[in-house]
Amino acid sequence: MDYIRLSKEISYALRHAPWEYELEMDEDGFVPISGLLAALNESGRYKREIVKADLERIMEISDKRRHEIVGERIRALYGHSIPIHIRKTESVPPETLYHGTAKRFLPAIREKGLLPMNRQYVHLSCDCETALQVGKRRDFAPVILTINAVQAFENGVKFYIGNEKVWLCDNLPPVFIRF
Ligand code: HQG
Repeated sequence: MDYIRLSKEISYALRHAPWEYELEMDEDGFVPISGLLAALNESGRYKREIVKADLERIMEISDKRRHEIVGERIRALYGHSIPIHIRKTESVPPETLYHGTAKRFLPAIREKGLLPMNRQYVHLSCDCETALQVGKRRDFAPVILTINAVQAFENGVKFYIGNEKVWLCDNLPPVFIRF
């Protein structure tokens, strides 16, 4: 079983296109596992039947905690772009967070701050190493921005928990970013 391919398809379904899989998503982003499995299996894209244990295996071997299973439901923990807003748990962030990005985006970020762009939230990393990996998706030598997260929080920017390493927030004005 190609678990990377399966994980990518699940992220696509749960972050960007639940309707393509006939999935009804609740406001926390959960869908029934049975529905997801039915759609994946009906697609004929996989050589054998996908079962719940395969989803659990993906989470076990994944480099990042992208998905969460609770009982008979599954959700993506971050990354959503669907028009229906996914509710996340608001929380007080750590003093400092990081954001890895491409050099070419810096002029716009300096001017407008960090924006969610195509997603529902801005994504921030707990440590520089994670931010570097995120940035490398877009630039071979990315820049790591340091975010004064508590200061932003105290000035009204809302922060939410993604997973242990990923924090989410709403628009982050440039005044809270160290370039
Ligand atoms: C940039 C992956 C211009 C921003 C990752 C980023 C992450 C601006 C890009 C998660 C801007 C959006 C999310 C502005 C922000 N002007 N560009 N004002 N504000 N940007 O993919 O944070 O592996 O939506 O810097 O690891 O790169 O898929 O966000 O470069 O955790 O699980 O616009 O997705 O996780 O790109 O990545 P993205 P991201 P997975």
